[in-house]
Amino acid sequence: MPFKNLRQQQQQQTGRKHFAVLLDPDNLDEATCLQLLALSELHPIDFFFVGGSLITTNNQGGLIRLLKSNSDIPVILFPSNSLHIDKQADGILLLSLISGRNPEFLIGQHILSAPILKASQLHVYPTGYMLIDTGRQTTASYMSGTTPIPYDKPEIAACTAMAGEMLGLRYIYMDGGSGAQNPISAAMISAVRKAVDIPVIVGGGINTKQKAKAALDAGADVIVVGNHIEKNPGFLAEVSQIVSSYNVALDIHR
Ligand code: 1GP
Repeated sequence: MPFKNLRQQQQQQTGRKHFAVLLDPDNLDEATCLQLLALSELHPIDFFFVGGSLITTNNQGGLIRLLKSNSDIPVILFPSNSLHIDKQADGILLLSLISGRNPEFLIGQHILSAPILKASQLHVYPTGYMLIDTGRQTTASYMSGTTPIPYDKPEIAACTAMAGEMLGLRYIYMDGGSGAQNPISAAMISAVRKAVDIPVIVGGGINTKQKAKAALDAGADVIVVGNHIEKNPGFLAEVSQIVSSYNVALDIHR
């Protein structure tokens, strides 16, 4: 599975960039999903992330089934709690909310999930999840009862990521929240990138090509786009081209 190639040494050596499309089961109808699948045939993406901070419908299982029956792109769960585990997926971001101080999301839900995950075929990706304040309270910070890291404090983000890496987490996910007014600053992404050796995933509010490039230039190894692709599926193609352009340049210079 391509996501396994995100292991830190390979990532650090190659600098290869990745693109994840986040699908919120509450927001997607079947027609849009099929449109995105068709686009992803022409414009490569690396992963589908599936999940949301609050899922109010019963659509997640059907969405994953649709993705798995129409595509080989890995489907990775992006859960907000243990209720969102679905064995049809390929893997799961086991998120420890290290920006917060709520034990339920640092370890509590993980204990509930552990026996289910152990008995499943899901590949588990231990991920330090950091919510970043990007201008307004997000569903994720409200639902988790945690305070996000202040927007203009890259040093807090860097130290938090370092601690996560030292605790053995294998990925850092910096999230400004779905539909964030502003994306996470380049200064903060860059500070985290320099502070750790593990792959850095960045999402929240990436809704222009410039914002996608800014996150990649600052050091994001994976960028995640959800909201804007749900509204404008063609944005998938635009971001795919940008990410490919970074990787083509790498291949030429190899
Ligand atoms: C949110 O990082 C994701 O958890 C993606 O954010 O929906 O704003 O692209 P957007």
